Amino acid sequence: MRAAERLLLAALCSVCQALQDGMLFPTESPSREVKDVSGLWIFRADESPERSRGFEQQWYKSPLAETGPVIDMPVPSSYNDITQDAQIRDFIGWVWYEKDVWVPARWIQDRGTRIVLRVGSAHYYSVLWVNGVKVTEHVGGHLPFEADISGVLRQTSGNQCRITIAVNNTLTLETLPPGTIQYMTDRSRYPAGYFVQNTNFDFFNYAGIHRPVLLYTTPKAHIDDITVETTFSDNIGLVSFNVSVLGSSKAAVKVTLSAQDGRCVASADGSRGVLKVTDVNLWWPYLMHENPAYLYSMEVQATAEDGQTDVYTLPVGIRTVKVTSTQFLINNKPFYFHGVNKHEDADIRGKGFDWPLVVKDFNLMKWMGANSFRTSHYPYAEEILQMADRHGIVIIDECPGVGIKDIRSFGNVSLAHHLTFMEELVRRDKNHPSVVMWSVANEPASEMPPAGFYFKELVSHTRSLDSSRPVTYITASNYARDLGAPYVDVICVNSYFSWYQDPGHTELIGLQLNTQFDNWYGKYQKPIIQSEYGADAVPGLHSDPPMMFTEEYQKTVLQNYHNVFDQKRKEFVIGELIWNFADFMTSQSIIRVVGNKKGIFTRQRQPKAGAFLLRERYWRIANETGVLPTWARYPCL
Ligand code: BDP
Repeated sequence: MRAAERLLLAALCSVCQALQDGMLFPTESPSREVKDVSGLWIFRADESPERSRGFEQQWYKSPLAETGPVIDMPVPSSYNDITQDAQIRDFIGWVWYEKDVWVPARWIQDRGTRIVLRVGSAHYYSVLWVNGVKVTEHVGGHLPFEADISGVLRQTSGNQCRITIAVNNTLTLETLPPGTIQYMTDRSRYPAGYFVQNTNFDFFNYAGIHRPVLLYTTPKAHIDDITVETTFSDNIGLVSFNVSVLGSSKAAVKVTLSAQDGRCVASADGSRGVLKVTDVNLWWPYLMHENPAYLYSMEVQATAEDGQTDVYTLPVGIRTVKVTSTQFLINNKPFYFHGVNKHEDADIRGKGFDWPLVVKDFNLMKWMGANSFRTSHYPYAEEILQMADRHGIVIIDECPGVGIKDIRSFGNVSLAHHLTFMEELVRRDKNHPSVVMWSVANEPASEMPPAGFYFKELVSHTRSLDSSRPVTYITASNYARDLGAPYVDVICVNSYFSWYQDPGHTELIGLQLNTQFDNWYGKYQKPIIQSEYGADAVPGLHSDPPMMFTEEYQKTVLQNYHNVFDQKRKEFVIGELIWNFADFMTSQSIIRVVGNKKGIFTRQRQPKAGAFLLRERYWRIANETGVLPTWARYPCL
């Protein structure tokens, strides 16, 4: 880390933390309570030149309002678009959040209760204090972190609990995504101390507390983690499970699997084992089966020596995933990805989790007949994965390895952090049936010599964490120069013919796309997903013949790509994911008109002409390849 970043990150002692224990999504049960402490928090950006005043003056020691002016800040939300202040929108460095909450007296009084504070995600570095006592810190946005705060609460008086969270969005060469801070030294153009954050990715670096903040309880001896892997043979489903319990070495574990009608279909004693389910209902993707997304419910009970029982219920979908040289198989049947790339992005809230938006997006995906999406370019909220499990939408789960373009970001420190990130991601998402593949990066400079070693390590480490799913990264490199492709299971290629290459020349798409596919397949004999393609369309701009930035041009680009997909999907192309589901915010530049306009929906989720084109196509493909229930048939086909 260079001096510039060190200044902005002052007071953060350790950058790479050891992996914590399990990371089960907090749910209520007879032994567990959850209290959501999201809502209105107070907020203060540390505008001191080195952003270090908050730490020097120990803003966590007393109520934040006593340290200086504070404003209201909703949680979850990015802070950037909440005020009218451009300085807050573009702020780089530490911001401080605080909320006073009441903790139920019984939680404090019952010494057998463990009280945990959990943040769904905060971007990028976070430090947490409870009643002025530091309880944890975390590196990386997009993933949850938590701290056992029972001790602190019992030592500090009363049931009131002051939660302080400092969050810093500074990106360095070793963060994911990487970035650099550049101090401008030409005094004729910039004032003293002027700096900017440079990044190589195409979305706004929204910051703040992006997902809910929860308090939850477990008994002292508690279920820390559960890992399930599933397979089947004929009509027998097999669910292997591994339960880890903390706080007791002799807890008796009992596992019960129930069908959707509540019937118990299998049970076992012990922390590891295999459950056998006769007449299994497999988990099928949306539009691939008349009864998609079937979920069993696995209840785990752990009873400690003192008689206390912890109960946790996990939804379980039984399915398999396999890759051949030309196919992607779900439950041994060929699966074709007809889906979208998304962003967590919306007006006002930025990357803040928002249920209305999540449900609207699932409704739109199902409306257009999409069966899949990629979590470009970072892990999405767990609630979104749960929706995908319940609706049968298949996910390529991506880590924020986006914009790795500088050779210095391929060093050992970066790799170590990337490996740790994959561990945290797999630990969080391993049990979701919707997740069918890991993507470790998007468009890295995979032609740079260190990329070969880097991706070999990264892919093989990810496979060692989870042998049940394929691993990929997304390339935009030329097939002959890509050094990481030998290690992936599926080739995922992004290309923007007639946009960034040969702008305006849609007549070249057919030739160039055919060449792209034949070259990649010829070299690697691995199935290929067109993981991005598209064109910007400013809603309401029209021209015929089509011109760039009009809705007609976006449609024409799509149609030309589709012609080639239709030939190649008979061979080795196993999917197509449009860039992008919806328009999204980027940093300001001369190639962006208030953000990226490659959405087929606007940022407000209204369809452009391209959305109707894709809708017809996806339903047509689903009709050919899937088993559509009558209720799902697209009326105009
Ligand atoms: C791709 C990137 C994506 C961009 C897109 C674009 O993967 O993040 O938003 O280009 O430029 O290369 O629209």
